[in-house]
Amino acid sequence: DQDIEPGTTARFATAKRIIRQAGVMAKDYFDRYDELEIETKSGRQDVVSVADRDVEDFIRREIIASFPLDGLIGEERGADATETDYTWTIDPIDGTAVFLHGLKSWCVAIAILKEGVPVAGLVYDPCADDLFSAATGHGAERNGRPIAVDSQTPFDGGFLVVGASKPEQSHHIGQLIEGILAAGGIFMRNGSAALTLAHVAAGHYLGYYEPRLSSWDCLAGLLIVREAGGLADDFLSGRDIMASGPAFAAAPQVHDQFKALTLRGT
Ligand code: 2AM
Ligand code: CA
Ligand code: CA
Ligand code: CA
Repeated sequence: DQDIEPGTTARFATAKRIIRQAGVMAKDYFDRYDELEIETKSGRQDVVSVADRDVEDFIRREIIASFPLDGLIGEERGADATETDYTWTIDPIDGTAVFLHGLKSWCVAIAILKEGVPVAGLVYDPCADDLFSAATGHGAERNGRPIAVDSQTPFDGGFLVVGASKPEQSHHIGQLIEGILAAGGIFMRNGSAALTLAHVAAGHYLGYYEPRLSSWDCLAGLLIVREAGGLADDFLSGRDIMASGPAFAAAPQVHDQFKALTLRGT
């Protein structure tokens, strides 16, 4: 068991408060989702609304109030350089598309990095009032109670989640889904990378793969999976924190089989 640095402990505690407040703010918007104007970014399926921007602005203000020199990277407001060892990634609403269609599978996600390495992750689902959190070496929790991956159920007895959002991923994802079904597995998708990873950590899904995500989508959830006894690839693995890349996480007993299938059609 590793000791957490005092600086990390302080930030982790602050993050738990901030993410719950941010979740309440997001939920207030969600309760009138059908009144929000849907704006597009890179294409018709890449959507955003005032809710995403307001929630990110709130989170940024709250972090700055406590840790003014830390670096911040958020999906909607970009990156500010750090003048400390710490950087935070912020996804104010992960699952914006499902949020704007009135589905409840979205969340707020925050990761804390020290010298470029994730040391704490938080995923808050306001609709379920579930706060998933983990700090490196200290296990994963849901609302303060320890959680663990499902390390018993075999590949053909549980759910594998596959995400994708780009037309050019169709061949690769088609091959993967074919492989999952051919092996007797079941594929799922809820529209939020961060919430999916939290649900892998809590034992609801056996694994998750998505070919192209950003750090704010998945660093928090990957750390929570690892601390819950799952196997998660190192998303950054030496790359820049602004780079996108594949995210992969799995319960130990399905890791090799699921990993091999994700390499099909690439
Ligand atoms: P978002 O809701 O914060 O944008 C689901 O497949 C995951 O992909 C979510 O984490 C979602 O994050 C992200 N996502 C959804 N549509 C996307 C798009 N068009 N481009 C990039 N990422 C997207
Ligand atoms: Ca988005
Ligand atoms: Ca996201
Ligand atoms: Ca988002």
